[in-house]
Amino acid sequence: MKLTILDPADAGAPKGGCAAGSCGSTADQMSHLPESIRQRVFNHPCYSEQAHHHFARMHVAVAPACNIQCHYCNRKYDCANESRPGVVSELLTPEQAVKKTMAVAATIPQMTVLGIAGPGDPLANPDRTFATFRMLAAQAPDIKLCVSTNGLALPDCVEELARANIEHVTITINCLDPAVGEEIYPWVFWKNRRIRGREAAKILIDRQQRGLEMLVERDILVKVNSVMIPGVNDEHLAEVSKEVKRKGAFLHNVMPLISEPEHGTFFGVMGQRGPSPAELQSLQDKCAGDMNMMRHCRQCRADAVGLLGEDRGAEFTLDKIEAMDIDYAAAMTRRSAIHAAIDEELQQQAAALSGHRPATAVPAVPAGSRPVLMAVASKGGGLVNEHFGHAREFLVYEAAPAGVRFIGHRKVEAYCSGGDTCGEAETALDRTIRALEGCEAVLCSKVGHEPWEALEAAGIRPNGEHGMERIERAVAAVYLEFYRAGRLDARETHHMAG
Ligand code: CLF
Ligand code: SF4
Repeated sequence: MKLTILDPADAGAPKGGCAAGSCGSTADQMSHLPESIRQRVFNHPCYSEQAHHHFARMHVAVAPACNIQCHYCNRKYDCANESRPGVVSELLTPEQAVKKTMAVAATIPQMTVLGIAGPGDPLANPDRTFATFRMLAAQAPDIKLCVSTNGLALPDCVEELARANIEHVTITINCLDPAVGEEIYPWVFWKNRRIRGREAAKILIDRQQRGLEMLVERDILVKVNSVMIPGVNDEHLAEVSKEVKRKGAFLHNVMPLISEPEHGTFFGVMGQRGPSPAELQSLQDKCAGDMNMMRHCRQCRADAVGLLGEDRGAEFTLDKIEAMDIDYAAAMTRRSAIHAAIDEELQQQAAALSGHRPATAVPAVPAGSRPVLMAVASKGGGLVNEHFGHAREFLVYEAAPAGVRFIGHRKVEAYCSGGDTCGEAETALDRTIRALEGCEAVLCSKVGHEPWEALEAAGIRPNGEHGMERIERAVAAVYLEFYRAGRLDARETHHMAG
């Protein structure tokens, strides 16, 4: 079965109104999915943008070894396929991983997906990975199982993945051309020998493509991750997107290369830069013509716990889990009730939007008016509900006359610790403002006097008037205010603070 249905044009989303085919609310996109598919993605925070506001995922770090080398990875760190650099706190045995999953499931009922994403490659550690999946399927059948792989061992594992009832597989595919691949992968370890250069890249690419086809044949949903490496594969990724869509991948996630020199990766040490937010957005938009794009990825750790963008892993260390009294049967009842309530809310949103103009269209603003990027501070739930100074990341939306669409997120350090860190505060505030480059407004539940002035000086309009409102509606309202104030006539000049 080929799954290409998330393209809004195919899905019958309102036409002629939505900027780039997206009205900013994925609830209506979800409503066009066949029920069988909707049930498989509605509570998966990575496969559904809407779900990521409400549902959480967790990773268990049971897979230490890897069978390839990527130039963006340093083995002492998490797998860069699915995680930002940072050591895994604890490597777990399958038994420990199951215990931890049950503890998280009981404590965070919104946790619906268990993923194995490193710190090496899960399928290069098949015994540990599948032992974990088998035990979890038996003990907590309501948790979706998810795996992320570089694809080298994938064709050998597809049968086992299907038997283990794995519904979601991510393959990191950075290229189709071995000449590009040899710039990214110095070697692969295959059939008991280390193979280098273009031959290595060719083997990996062939295995990835074969694995993708085999998964689609078995009706397993496939997401493709690609790392955007400027000057190496950036020009090539649109072709990758087209091909994986043709083969039936469900979703494409183009992630920026992380290459800070201090991480010690080959690319980092060699000075290979990552893309700017504007370059990433431009490529994602280019690929979106062919395929449904994921834009809310947080490049999470291989032991991440919580909503995307939050990390509650420290609450679930092995010693803390030992001390917990977990009644999973009781937790299951609570989990079901909470999941049903969230699903009902999402379905109501979808029904309210179905067949109507996108809820976030701003018809009072003339068509052709320039779009505006706005940053939003949110704790989740799809609401403007975070204090500016407490935000560790901002969601970025683009407002245009036809609608509001989600663009991505920007990570920042929270500058307000609530304590006596005034000496450092200004530097951190400047860093936050730099992270918001290109945004002309920031929406939050509250913002203090000092950041207000600094934001204004940087050409970013702070706005605390839409606290607890739905994000898309709040952004649309501020866009209308921009129009009425004559701010859409020309791009305002930014004066970066600091
Ligand atoms: Fe984990 Fe990956 Fe499954 Fe999600 S993460 S294995 S698909 S449950 Fe999600 Fe994290 Fe991005 Fe991965 S935000 S890095 S895409
Ligand atoms: Fe590192 Fe993952 Fe690449 Fe293996 S597949 S080298 S763990 S980034």
